[in-house]
Amino acid sequence: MLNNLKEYIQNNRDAVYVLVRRYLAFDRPHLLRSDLMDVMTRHAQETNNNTLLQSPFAQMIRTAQEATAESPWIYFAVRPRVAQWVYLRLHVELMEIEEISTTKFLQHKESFVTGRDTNDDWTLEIDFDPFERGFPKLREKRSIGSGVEYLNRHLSSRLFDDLGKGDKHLLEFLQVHSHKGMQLMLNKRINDVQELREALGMAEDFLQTKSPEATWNDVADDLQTLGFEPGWGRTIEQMLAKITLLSDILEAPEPSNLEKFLGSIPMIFSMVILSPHGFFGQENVLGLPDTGGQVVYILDQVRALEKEMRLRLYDQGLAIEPQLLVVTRLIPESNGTSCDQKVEKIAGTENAKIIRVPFRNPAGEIIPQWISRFHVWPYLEGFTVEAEKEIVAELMGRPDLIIGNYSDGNLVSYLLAQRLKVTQCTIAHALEKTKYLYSALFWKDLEKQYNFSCQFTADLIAMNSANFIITSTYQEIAGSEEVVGQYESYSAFSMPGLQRVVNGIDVFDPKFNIVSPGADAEIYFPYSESPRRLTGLHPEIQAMVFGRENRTNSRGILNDPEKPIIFSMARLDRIKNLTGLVKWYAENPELREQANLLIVAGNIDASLSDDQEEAQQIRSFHELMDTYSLDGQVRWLGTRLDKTLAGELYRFVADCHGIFVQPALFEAFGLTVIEAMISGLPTFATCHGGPLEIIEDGRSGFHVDPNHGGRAAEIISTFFKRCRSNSGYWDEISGAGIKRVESHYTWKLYASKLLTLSCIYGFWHYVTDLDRQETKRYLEMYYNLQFRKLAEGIR
Ligand code: UDP
Ligand code: LCN
Repeated sequence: MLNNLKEYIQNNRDAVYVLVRRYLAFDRPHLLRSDLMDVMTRHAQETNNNTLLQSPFAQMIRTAQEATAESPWIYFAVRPRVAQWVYLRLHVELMEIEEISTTKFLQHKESFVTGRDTNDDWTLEIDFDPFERGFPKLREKRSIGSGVEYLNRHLSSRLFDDLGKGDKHLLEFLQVHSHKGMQLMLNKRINDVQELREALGMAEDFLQTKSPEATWNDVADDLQTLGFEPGWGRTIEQMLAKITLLSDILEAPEPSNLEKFLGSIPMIFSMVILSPHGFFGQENVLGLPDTGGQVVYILDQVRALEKEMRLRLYDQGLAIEPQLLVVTRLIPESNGTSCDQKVEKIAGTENAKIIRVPFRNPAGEIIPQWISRFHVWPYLEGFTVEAEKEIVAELMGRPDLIIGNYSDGNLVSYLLAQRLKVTQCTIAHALEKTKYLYSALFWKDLEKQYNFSCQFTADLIAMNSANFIITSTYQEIAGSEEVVGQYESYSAFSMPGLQRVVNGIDVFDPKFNIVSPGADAEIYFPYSESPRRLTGLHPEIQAMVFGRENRTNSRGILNDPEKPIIFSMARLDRIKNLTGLVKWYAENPELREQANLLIVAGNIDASLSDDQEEAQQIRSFHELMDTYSLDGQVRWLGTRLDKTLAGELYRFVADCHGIFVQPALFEAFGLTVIEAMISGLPTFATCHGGPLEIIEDGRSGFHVDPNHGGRAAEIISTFFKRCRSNSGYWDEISGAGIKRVESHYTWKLYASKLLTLSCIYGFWHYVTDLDRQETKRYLEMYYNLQFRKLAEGIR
């Protein structure tokens, strides 16, 4: 690419010069992708120079994500392919372009903020790359997010070589399994792989003489003498299948067999799921600031995991009760929720519990009030130590897996996994870095409100320490051709004056796995499933939607109840952009004619909100209602709906051929999107984030761009128009949305995949150096010298 580019620039100096002058004349030195593109397109139009648009220079601009321009230099960060970066600089007078290092690019970018000479620079540089030498990495962008498959392929051939040399890792791995003193899988009668092969052969011959329905107790004495222990299966048929699988693996460890075998080993009996911030409860919490999809996700995840764990243990022939603990913060001033209770059983499970541990000040006193997720950092260490005691007491030992959620939970998962020596899995839900423009570069300006210095440092620590990372979509890891992935955005960035990250995370690392969540099938199901419908709730919903105004929790009434409803529901965060949706609607007369707008969000009294962003959004919402006289067409319900009611409301809106809109400026995944789709609502959702992948535009729903509200309103209006001229169109989109969710987003699929991953990463962790001692030591230093100091500064 560089040679072509050099040649083109040399041969077309004037044409390129005129264009780059425009970049230099831009009103700020930092140009985003959209700025670079807009200027180039305008320039080509004004100069009637279409050949420029076909040139290698234009190709470079198209793939540039950002640039900094100050005469005589322009620096470009170019992303020619997904997750691949090249940094270039162009000398505008000499018209010479050259490739530069990541450090040089970031240094230059920082110098605009610090005003410091780039040669006089002692900034802390964070670089995880040197630790990665020799470590297996994916090569193809299409493999990103399928880490476990790659790892299995790569490492099974290594296992083959090692077994050939008499390696005993696999044997020892099968011998270390026990549960509360009960030995599982193999005992010490088998001393090497040859003996294992022989024992498997004898066991196979012996089991073939038994009835396939007989169970472990019928054959225990004989199998134990041969070296076997419980865990092989409930019935002889299951035991035989697993024994044959292991014999095949010892013959030639084929990746799919290995995956199947490891996934069926009894390894995971207990799990701890960490989610410190927010109001974590089962009722009355959704929609409160910082309290949304993560809570729904975790509760559904726990229910699905417990079911799957129980099923697997049963099939393994073990009478062991799975134990799952969700560990969160105890909030004494709990706002009428259950967040002041130390222990709460999780509904829909046999055994799972929420355990709450308080945040304390340095004197050891409990902090009584809710604290925003941006300010929790100084409390997490104390929380970890107290949580550890509670967990070990509750489980009577350590868990088999620790799962962190969001930046704070992931940091605690790092600390706890180190202390307890347990496999660590992290789930980001939403990495804040990509949500706020220049959140790293101008971190100092945002620090008071957001403390991104702590958050991004915590993110890097957790990402690099995790044994495996679960994401909901591909785009969360590596974005798309046009858009940078959320994790990818941590590969290189600068926080001027604090740290420069030149290799923060590599998205080609096989630790990344896409495991998408689902929508609770008991609550969210298609509107057409009449017998399951909660018709008893309809009078309440009717009153909620079409009733009179009640200024304590609603504003606006729907004058014409015959019109279909445009529905949206979310926390009233700036990023959710509900006020944006109100504006799109308000400014499109045709849409106002076609449909009513119903919004469920936050509350309608700004003085009742503790959260700055929410209070601001409430005020903006009222202003829009006044400015555009929306009170007869927009209904704003400032209430939190419990899930059951929300589920029936989606279907109620579908009954009258309405739609759902998710207008967020950025949405990491978007549970409401799959809930609306499975209910049968044609769904229009943001093209920034997860919905881009969930919805196939024009087939199972529509993408809308929140930065082009006028266009988004037109897309919605065109849909209503088309529905009027084609009576089957609404059904077509509705049906395709339902199918899409049924085939891709279910908790059953999720639980099965997560458990298999846990076993496989646990195995590779045991038999190889996946643990990466060097990285571990580097992270300890980073945590101690950087994170702790930053967190202390918040108090
Ligand atoms: N939700 C709800 N009642 C409300 C507001 C929200 O049940 O009043 C639920 C919604 O159905 C969804 C979750 O809260 O399950 C929000 O998750 P999403 O992923 O859409 O957004 P987040 O809040 O996590 O950013
Ligand atoms: C957090 C978010 O912002 C949402 O986009 C996700 O759907 C939710 O968590 C669950 O992962």
